[in-house]
Amino acid sequence: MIDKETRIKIAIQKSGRLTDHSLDLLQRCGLKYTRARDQLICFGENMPLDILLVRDDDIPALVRDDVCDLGVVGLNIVEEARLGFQDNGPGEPFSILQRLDYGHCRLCFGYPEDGPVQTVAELAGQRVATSYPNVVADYLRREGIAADVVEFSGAVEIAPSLGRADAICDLVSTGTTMKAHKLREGETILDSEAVILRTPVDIPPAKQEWIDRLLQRIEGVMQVRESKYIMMHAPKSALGQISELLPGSEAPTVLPLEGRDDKVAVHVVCRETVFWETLENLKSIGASSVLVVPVEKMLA
Ligand code: PRT
Ligand code: ZN
Repeated sequence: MIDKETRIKIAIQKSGRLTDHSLDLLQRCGLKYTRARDQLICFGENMPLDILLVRDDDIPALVRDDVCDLGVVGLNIVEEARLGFQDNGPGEPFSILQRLDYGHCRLCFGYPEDGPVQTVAELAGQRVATSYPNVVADYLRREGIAADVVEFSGAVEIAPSLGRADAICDLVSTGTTMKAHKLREGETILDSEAVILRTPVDIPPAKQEWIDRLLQRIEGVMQVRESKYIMMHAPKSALGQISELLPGSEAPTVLPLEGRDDKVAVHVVCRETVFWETLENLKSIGASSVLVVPVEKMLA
């Protein structure tokens, strides 16, 4: 039995594109867990947090119904569910606490390369196949276009060649699938990534405190993903140029160098990717002994 008053229950995808990222994120937040023998629950050992492993499509309802306090799922699934739940009455079924910056993809129209339909406007009176009927119907309604939305639960990209649709609307990440099926990528209607959902129900204070802590840790994990700690020796006169060259850096720490009046040691946390070009540019303005090291944890 899981203690519902004090232990947080978080639903994540059991097996799919978001699984490894989601487990990795929780581990980076310090969670150690053991997996139950049925493989459906992971029990947190050092935090009052248990993970439920489920199909991603089930996560919005589990959070809405307060079976789970939190859920990690793609915005595409969230929006489809939210529009579907609207028929059950007013009030938000869940809230989005944070975007997680993984699982990026876009929900796009795809038009048969040689077909007559090449834009949303030309979809009027035509059929569009999708696994996201609520999101697509909502978009078409707002655009004032009357088209038939045909629901497909998988393999949406073959609908036009089967003669079942004149266009599709599906998730794209690299664009390879659409191209392979001779579809031209059209308008994007949703930019998606993994997000954390929270139940609409009040959460007991002790539990809420741990949720706040988890969110702060997640923010820290996301911040350090690209962050680097950079150390170098540089001419005092180049300090202004160094700040300009390092994207996302805060005020540098400047330290004296023994026996040198013209040069200082500069330490900077840089929150964006540091490219070789940046290091070469630093060298060209007189920096030397440049060291770039990864940042493991950061608490802002
Ligand atoms: O079993 P379960 O229901 O849990 O998993 P699932 O099969 O429904 O989902 P899964 O694991 O495929 O995807 C989980 C989530 O990953 C999705 O809900 C999205 O939020 C996100 N995601 C990111 C993607 C993609 N990228 C993606 N490319 N989901 C699906 N695709 C598919 C897309 O449907 C199309 O078939 O990949 C194909 C297109 O990819 P490209 O690279 O060829 O453009
Ligand atoms: Zn799914």
